Amino acid sequence: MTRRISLTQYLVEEQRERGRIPAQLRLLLEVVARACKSIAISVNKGALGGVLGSAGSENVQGEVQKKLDIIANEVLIEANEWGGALAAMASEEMDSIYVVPNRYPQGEYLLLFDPLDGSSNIDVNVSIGTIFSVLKKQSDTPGVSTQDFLQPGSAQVAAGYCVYGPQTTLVLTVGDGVAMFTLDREQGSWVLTADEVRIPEDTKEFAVNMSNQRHWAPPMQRYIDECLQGKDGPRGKDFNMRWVASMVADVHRILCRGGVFMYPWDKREPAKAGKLRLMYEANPMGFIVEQAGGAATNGKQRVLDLQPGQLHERVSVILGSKNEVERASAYHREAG
Ligand code: P6P
Repeated sequence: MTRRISLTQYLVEEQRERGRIPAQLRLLLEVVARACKSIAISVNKGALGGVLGSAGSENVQGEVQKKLDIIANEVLIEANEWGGALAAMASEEMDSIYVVPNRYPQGEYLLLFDPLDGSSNIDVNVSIGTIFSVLKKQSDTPGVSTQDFLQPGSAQVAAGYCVYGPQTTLVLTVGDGVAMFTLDREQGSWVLTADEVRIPEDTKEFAVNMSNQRHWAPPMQRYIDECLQGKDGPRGKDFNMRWVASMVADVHRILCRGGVFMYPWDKREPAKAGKLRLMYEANPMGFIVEQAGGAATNGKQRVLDLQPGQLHERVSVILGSKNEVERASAYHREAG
């Protein structure tokens, strides 16, 4: 039975007893978690809060921004800019990095986030979430630039997400396994409800947008075709499929019961490596999944080993139950 301790106690223990994180990082994670509580309140208001629908603008990805995308982005910026832990922030919703204003002290950490992932689900009341990643500024030169953010996912010092679903759950890793905290709305506090989370190495459940099947590369076609052949096919077992179209919800299910999530390359836009973003979707989710005993690749390489060339670059993603990720990735490597 998991000890029902608060997020604060969990982080203090990670800092004081396990020496895993310094005070500045602990404080940063507390602030991010508090910001997620504020976002959860806005999300839960829905139509009553006038927060649904489009904001009438586009983000750097050329996607229509929902009102809640912008609200969530502003909540994270305002909550984190004054604390002194950060040098700068980067967001799916902002073209360039946000440098902490001179009126506040600058720290050594870099915070990246997708403030509200799965926006297409907002107006239809399906789970959405916030994804975040923490890096440390490596250069000693004063100031901060986009170049400081361009570090491989293996350099992350913390990562997490908050899923706004039937429960509001914060999932976090500081490199010492994965812990889950459920929001106690009566207390207004995050309570540890699972720690040492482990993803089963095998699964019978895959998550992919099947409507794109005809556009995938052959190794991806092969992997899914074998799953669909079921117990009479080469896999010798039947598979189930889930697709929420909200990465946070799909990844959370995989953390809870196993599975493999895929968003592969698509021949309709051959120059694009994939749909998902490396820095604030694939990297944080890859860190969390690996810390839970799973795996995350782009079909050929470990996601966390990829050297980013630009802040908003995209990547193909296969992540989840280790043996399935390995099988699908082996098919990609065999195909060259
Ligand atoms: P599709 C949400 O927009 C997102 O970035 C991920 O959260 C999700 O897994 C994917 O896109 C869904 O994409 O093409 O199925 O709508």
